[in-house]
Amino acid sequence: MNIEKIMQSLEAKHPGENEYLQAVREVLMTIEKEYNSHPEFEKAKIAERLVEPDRIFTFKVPWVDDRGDVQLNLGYRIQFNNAIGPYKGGLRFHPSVNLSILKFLGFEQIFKNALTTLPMGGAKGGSDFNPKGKSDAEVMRFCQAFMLELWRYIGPETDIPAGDIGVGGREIGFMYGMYRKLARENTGVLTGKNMEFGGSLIRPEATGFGGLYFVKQMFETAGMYIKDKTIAISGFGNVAWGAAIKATEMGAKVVSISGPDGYIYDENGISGEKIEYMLELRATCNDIVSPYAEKFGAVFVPNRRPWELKVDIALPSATQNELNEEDAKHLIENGVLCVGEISNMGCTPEAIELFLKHKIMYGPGKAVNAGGVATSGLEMSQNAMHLSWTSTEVDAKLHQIMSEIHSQCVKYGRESDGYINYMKGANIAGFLKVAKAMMAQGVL
Ligand code: 2IT
Repeated sequence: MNIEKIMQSLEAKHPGENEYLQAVREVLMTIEKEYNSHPEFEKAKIAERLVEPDRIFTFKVPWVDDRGDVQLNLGYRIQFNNAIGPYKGGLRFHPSVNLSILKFLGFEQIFKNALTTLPMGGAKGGSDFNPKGKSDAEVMRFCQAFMLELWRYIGPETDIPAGDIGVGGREIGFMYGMYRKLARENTGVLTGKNMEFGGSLIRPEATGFGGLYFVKQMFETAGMYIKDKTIAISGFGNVAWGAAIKATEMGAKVVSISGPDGYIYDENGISGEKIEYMLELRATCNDIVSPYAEKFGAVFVPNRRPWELKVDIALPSATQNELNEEDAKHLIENGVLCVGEISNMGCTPEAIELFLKHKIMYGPGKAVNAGGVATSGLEMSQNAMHLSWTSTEVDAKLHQIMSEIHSQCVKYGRESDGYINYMKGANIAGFLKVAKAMMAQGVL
């Protein structure tokens, strides 16, 4: 495989799509050796075929705000690869959304979904719509207008969207209602639904829970324990909430959460009602975390990121590239033991390089946060069977899946000195599954 040639050709075709190019380069670099030991992959141009999405839908989303003014947004769905199962992946509503971000997310989703052991291909979608400060009625009208276009391209056996940043239970409900009306079917085409109409127990917590199951295994594999360790989590959304619950349950101490306005430092630990308060904060739609400090008497550090804190574990749980080289240096100087990305591509390539160089336990998003989409897969199974599992059943399956993902990372990521390169392990394991499926099915 000639990585530079592939990258040059991609850059020429998609100039400026930096997040997408970053995600592709990382995967190609880490699978290169394995890839080259399979001449049949090279002959079938698996790498070249895998890095371009199968297709991209872009559509206009006009809607009317509460003042009666017409608003326009752009909507997207990227169907990246369905070699191992129907397209599956979230929808992100955020003003930063563009093709580069959705293509990086869709590309990552292919390998993440392959790692879950469930038959799901990779996809992603969303809009540059900003839910911040919008009323429920505005969000409803936007979601309905969005689905009026999207419904043609999705289906319970072809493409199953879900939530991501800016898309939670409320948005999924509105979109599901519109899909159901247009398609005249109740097949569970979206995951992350409320319990009353086909949702799965544990789905809201699953990304955070799965992340902590994975991090716990990383510690145990290294002969250490997560109990009593201090943790900084970035973000205060759904993912950070689930992570804080499980971390606290495991006996660790979460000392920081954060928002776009800065970070909270709570030396007493963020537990119990403080964790539940995160949901209240989120419901206000103002996207600021500072009210936590006033309510619970904690420290608020404006306009800074939590990675300057001395903690044992750092869990980026907000968005891509939220932990850079400078942050990595601070964490390493402060003796961090483990960095687990619960967000997608939370660390920059320079930060990852430093973690690997210093043999810090580093878990990449596509492994650490796979519990979310895995539980979406379990929601699809329940919908297809027209039944509902108990939370104990779903949680046990989630636990099992995270263990499987961890084992795959160890299998392909262990280096000669015993250090486990989880990034390499996750990329190779995910890639091999998809590549073998593509080989078996011919040139498509
Ligand atoms: O990034 C992700 O894996 C998600 N946003 C969840 C996707 C899903 O289909 O549940």
